[in-house]
Amino acid sequence: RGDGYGSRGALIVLEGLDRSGKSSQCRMLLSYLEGLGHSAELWRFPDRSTSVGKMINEYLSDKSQLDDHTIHLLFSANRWEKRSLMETKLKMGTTLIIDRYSYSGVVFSSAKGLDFEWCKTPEIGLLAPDLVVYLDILPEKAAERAGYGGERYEQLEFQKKVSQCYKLLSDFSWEIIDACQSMEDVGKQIKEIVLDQVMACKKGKPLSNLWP
Ligand code: FDM
Ligand code: MG
Repeated sequence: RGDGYGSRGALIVLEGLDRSGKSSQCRMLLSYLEGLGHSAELWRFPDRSTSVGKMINEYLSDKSQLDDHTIHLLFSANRWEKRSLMETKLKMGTTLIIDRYSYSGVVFSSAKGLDFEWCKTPEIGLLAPDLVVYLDILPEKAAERAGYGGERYEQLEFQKKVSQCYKLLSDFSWEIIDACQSMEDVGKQIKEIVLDQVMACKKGKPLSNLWP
């Protein structure tokens, strides 16, 4: 409806270690919601298409070196540059499925040793998700999956630290799903909880900002 009276889309975030299956699940979720007739889009962070995103991409593919604080702020800036479009889409009634968000920002940087609270600060005021789905997998299991090891952070020892940082950041509101199940079983669980949120947002659940 786009009139701001109880018909907004839901902001759904998927988080997890590299190779936990987020991207596949995001795609399955998108076609599921579209199949039910909901307006939905799939976004991902980092969004490598913007000029900030291009700097991030160079860093991740080891083509540039940046100070840890600097890259942290670039990841955050990459979310800020999409914030107003995000709000517009949600208010127009489009559900956004997001592959990584502020949580990745905090855990990957704090896993390097940056101060946890410092890492959270630039995220203040970004839109808060209606639902965070965490695809839970042991770092060792993720490392066995195909395609692992291509980018800067895809190293077992580092992913173990990332996993611990996710555990520090997560709270009771997250939906934690065992990512070692079959893709279909993981998908089934995600669909149910996401649909609940989509309906709640349609009925007028208010939008809020980080950190709640
Ligand atoms: N990453 C991702 C961060 O370090 N900070 C962030 O804010 C975000 C969104 O970038 F290793 C890391 C996580 C991952 C890498 O992400 C690239 P994808 O999802 O593999 O493209
Ligand atoms: Mg990756």
